[in-house]
Amino acid sequence: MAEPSLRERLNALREQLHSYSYHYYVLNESTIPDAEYDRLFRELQEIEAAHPEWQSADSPSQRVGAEPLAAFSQVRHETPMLSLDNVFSEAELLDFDQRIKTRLKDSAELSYACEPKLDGIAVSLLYVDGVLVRGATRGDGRVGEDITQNVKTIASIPLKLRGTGWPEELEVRGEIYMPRAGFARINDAARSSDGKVFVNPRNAAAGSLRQLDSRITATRPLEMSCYGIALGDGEAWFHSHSEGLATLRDWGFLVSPELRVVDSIQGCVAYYQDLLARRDGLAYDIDGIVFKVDSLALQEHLGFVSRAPRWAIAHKFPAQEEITQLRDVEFQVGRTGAVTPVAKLEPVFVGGVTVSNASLHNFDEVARLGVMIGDHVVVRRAGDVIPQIVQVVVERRPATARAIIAPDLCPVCASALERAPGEAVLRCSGGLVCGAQRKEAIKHFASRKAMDIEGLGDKLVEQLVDAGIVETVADLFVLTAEQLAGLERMGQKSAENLLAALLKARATTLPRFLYSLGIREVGEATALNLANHFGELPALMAASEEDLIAVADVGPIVASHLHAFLASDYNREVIALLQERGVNWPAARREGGAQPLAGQTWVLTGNLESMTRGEAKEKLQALGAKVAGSVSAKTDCVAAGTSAGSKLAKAEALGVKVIDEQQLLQVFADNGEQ
Ligand code: JCF
Repeated sequence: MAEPSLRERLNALREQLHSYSYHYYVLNESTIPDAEYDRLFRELQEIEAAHPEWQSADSPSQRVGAEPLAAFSQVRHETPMLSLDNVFSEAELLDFDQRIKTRLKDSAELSYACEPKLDGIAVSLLYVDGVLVRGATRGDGRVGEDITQNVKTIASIPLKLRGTGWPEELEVRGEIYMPRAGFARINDAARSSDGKVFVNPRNAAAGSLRQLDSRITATRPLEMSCYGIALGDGEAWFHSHSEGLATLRDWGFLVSPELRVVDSIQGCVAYYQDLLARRDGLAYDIDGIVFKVDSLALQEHLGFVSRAPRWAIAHKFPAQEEITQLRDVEFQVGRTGAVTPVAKLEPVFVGGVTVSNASLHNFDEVARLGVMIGDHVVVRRAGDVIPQIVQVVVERRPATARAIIAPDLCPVCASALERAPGEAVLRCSGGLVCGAQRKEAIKHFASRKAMDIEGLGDKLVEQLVDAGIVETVADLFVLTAEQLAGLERMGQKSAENLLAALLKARATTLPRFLYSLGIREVGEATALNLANHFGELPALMAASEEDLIAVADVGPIVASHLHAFLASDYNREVIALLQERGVNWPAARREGGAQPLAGQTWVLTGNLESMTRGEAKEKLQALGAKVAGSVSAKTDCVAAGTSAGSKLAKAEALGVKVIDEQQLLQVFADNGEQ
């Protein structure tokens, strides 16, 4: 066969890259490793650079953005972009259904298409002969802005249509939005580089689309979910809204995976309840549900009132942002002494709960927000993240507003506060002298991934410390039934259970023990590396800073925290007491820390029968493996229990080795990890 010509190679690359990004961004399946994609993409760019005459408006290379525009031009929408009427209660939703039935003079139940109402920016896409030629904002519904260059950078928007049967001219409408994870990522980056911090994902999406330089848009994690087709005067190719959306899916568009058709308004009510309950777990913000009469014939019959269709309604959720007043700021001291300003708010119902506290993170954040006590502030609670103050309503600042002043002394123990150069965090220098740090240290010690002392919750720790019964973690192991009996809400049974749990918790492992000490910067992974490296506690206690730096993932900062912790007489005494009072762990079995799985990355998925995933993870790590949460081309092996889902599928798609539980147990047995 003849060598394919460069032109043929170019076409093949474009097809391949279109297909990969469709699978990845629209279907959410990974078909090739990122590195392979990047390689093909570079090859495409090189060919196009050498042959500018072959450039094409629908080439995947268009995704990187283009030269900045001087201004956006205006676009007239042939079919106006509509808005939606809202309802805020079930009763109003039932009224909507009733109005339609009355207008149709038919009391038969109606089928509705249901989908989440994304909180983003409405956009229209125009395709001519299957190629994306224009993207436009809604604007006032009749005239919007031409943002073609910007929409082309969004990977879930097809640059050319897939499949067959599309009309010569096709206009698709949908919502461009930024998923929560991407929003958190760009805001974190902006905070650490003094860049622009966005108030919420919607503003971030709007700001990203408003860029005259589409190369900036290309760096923003945007997606588009499509919800409609502007039919114009053309023929309809289908009979229902849901059929139209299914067709859009075939042509390569992302349509909400939550789309459902229900056969009555009662189905809408159930759909609303289901999604409201799942709202916090979604990957993006939604502000309600959109219900549409599914039959296009009925839609046409019903028509429009002013700017909104009679056949559709948005049932709004409780707001995720509200305005309230900042009454005061308190300073909380954490386990490592970090002093966090906490906003005390006039209680406000937001995101489905009543919020009266919000974290202000640190004093840089207070300065960035420019917030004062007495201010009206916008509080946002979305997803399962803690409530945040995202904005000050400066126009409503009262004359009595006062500045938030960082304390000089620890509000709990009155030790000096220190701010390390270059750090945003103010820290109490009191160490375990500080009651707050002591409480937090004990809570951490008792927590599930540390010593796992069942029944020793936060409230109980606070009582024990406040009553002067427990000063250090070592005191926990000499607690008596009499001491516990005097505490609030502590019955005889719970006291017995707690003492039994303490007895049981004494048998632990060295990595858990090290983690439970709560040394700054020593998380689970570092504790494990330390245990594997030194094998025994005395060797670790005797290590110099240089010795510590030799441990995997331990840099000079971690080494200095560790060394200081282990050098302290106070800490040494507590560690000795813990061992005296029965805390123990199996001696190192691994001579010289032999690690047969060193350098390998493993992933655990599905349900294991003989152990928990956490236990399997510890064993794999003890053998030197890194245990990752998601499968990629770099994964060496996936151990899959029963009911394994997408990770298993991904491993199979990528050709990653997969073993079952029996084989995993064999790996442990072969390497002396029982
Ligand atoms: O997700 C949305 N924000 C959304 C907006 C969904 C829809 O189905 C819409 C819309 C605006 C207008 N449908 C129309 C007709």
